[in-house]
Amino acid sequence: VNIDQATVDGLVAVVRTARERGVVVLTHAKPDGDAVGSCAAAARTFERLGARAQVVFVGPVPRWTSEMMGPTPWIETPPGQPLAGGPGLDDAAVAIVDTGSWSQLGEVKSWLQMPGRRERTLMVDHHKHNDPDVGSVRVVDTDAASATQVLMRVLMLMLGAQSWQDIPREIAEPLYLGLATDTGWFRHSNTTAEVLATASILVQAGAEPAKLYELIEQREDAARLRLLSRALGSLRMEKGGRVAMMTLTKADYEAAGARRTDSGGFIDHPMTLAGVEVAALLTEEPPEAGTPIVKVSLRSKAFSPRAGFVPVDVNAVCRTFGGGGHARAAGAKIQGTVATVLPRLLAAIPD
Ligand SMILES: [Mn+2]
Repeated sequence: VNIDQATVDGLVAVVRTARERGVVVLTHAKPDGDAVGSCAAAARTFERLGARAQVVFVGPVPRWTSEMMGPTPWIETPPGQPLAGGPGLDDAAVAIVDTGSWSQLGEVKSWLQMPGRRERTLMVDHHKHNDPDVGSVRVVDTDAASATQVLMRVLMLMLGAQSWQDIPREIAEPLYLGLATDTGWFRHSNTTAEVLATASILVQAGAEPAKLYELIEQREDAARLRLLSRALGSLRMEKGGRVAMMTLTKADYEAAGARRTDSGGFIDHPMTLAGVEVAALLTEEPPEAGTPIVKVSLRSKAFSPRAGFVPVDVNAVCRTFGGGGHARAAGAKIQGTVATVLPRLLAAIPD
């Protein structure tokens, strides 16, 4: 990622404001490993530079959030409830990480759009869909595998770090977390040589891969597995076996005793099937203003032995429904029920 002089000047100004009045660190609602890791790394960097940092998550947050965040201050605001602000928040500088889209910042949008705030807002992201008026100091690299991959360069600049020896362990660890989780633990097609080189730097700086894997991936409870069994039970193969679809309704969550965040990663299971090129998970969300909502997660493979294979750009598919993400992983929230959304989604996936 290229960081030009104007951006460097903007960074310096944001850090100055943060030192004087603190910094609020924000990310997308329902934060994942990259979002939580980006927030922790950014907050800890600002703290090292003498600023008071406050992370504000729009929940629900993953179950491992407390352990990952440790002593770094964070609060969780309930989904659907606009951020009220208050003393210590309203004057502060702002850092937005792992998103640059108003649709993912719903609960904090009105707070962010208060006069004078945009000018002291830093935004670091790697998503294709990005609203140009989110933040004035912007570092976006849509080729990066994770927000933390972009953020590492920004934070090293802020810390004056030249090599891994200059990256503190408590910053390397959350940066590694974002890189590892957004690449599916270095299995997805975004796992490039640069990603592995970055991971190497972060491990040298003290990140512990096996410890982080255990924390994120091996602390489940039985309710999540019961929910997975219901998702797998809903599996249907479409378009001659190229597309695998799973659905989860509110009743499935209730029967399994599971939380809304418990379906994370389920989409990887249909991706294990030979012949499957696109996988979809449709989950019933709480209605918005009385309208039923279905959340769609899509994944696609970059490789297939099939003659004439063209990878499906699931970002483009989700964009037709007002969502987005990456070419191989994207999502959307669509008005309707699982029964009505499923055929529309299927029609939007190219033959
Ligand atoms: Mn990310």
